[in-house]
Amino acid sequence: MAKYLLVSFKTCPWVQRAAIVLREKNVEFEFRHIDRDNRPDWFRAISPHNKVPVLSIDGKVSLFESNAIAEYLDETIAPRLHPDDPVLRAINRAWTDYLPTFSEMVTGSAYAESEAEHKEDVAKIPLAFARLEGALEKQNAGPFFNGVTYSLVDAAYAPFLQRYFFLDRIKPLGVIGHYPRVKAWADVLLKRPSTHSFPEAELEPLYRQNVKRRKSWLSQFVADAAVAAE
Ligand SMILES: N[C@@H](CCC(=O)N[C@@H](CS)C(=O)NCC(=O)O)C(=O)O
Repeated sequence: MAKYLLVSFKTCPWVQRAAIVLREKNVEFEFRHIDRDNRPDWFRAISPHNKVPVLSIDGKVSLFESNAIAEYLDETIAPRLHPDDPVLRAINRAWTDYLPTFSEMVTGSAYAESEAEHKEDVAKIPLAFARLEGALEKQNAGPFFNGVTYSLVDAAYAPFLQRYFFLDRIKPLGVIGHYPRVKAWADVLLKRPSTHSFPEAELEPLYRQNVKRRKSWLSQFVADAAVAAE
């Protein structure tokens, strides 16, 4: 088996997506957490846009972009998470393509600089959830996006659904309850061991510390943190 090194910032949801796929495939890998504010030269050399995740394979090849990493892992290591049916596979790819829009709409409020901006961002969450609710309705009877079989769509959305709950616990949003399929899906994904690169009790405080450090409007609702997060 190849040697996989996943270069990461501890709280990055895009890294988490790659880690989930590795874990779903029972692949051993090493996490290398780097300092966001002091990125090493070796990292800059392998990450063209200076972002994590990067997946280094045998120290020879470095892949970047979480979707490309997920697709590569799915093509090379069993079990296959993409559906066999080409139409279903295209639908799955379309929904993973929607992920950046979804993440921006659902977690963008964490970055808002004013109360008004925060309100505007929070107002985008229902539409993002409504689109997913519709997709879930068309797709299946759960528990996963395609039904009983876990897929790359599940791996992609889990980190962002988790962050919705993190934000909801900083300042209540109260949106997901209106979208029962999304809520049920999120609950199942959050119970899945592969979702958790870190023990849940560890990631949430790190996430809150990052929100605090960002000095966004939401930061005031996070109590002072004793330890600096990555
Ligand atoms: N489209 C990229 C997004 C990755 C991304 O945005 N990573 C963030 C951390 S969560 C990053 O490295 N940002 C660079 C920065 O903070 O300067 C992917 O899917 O891998």
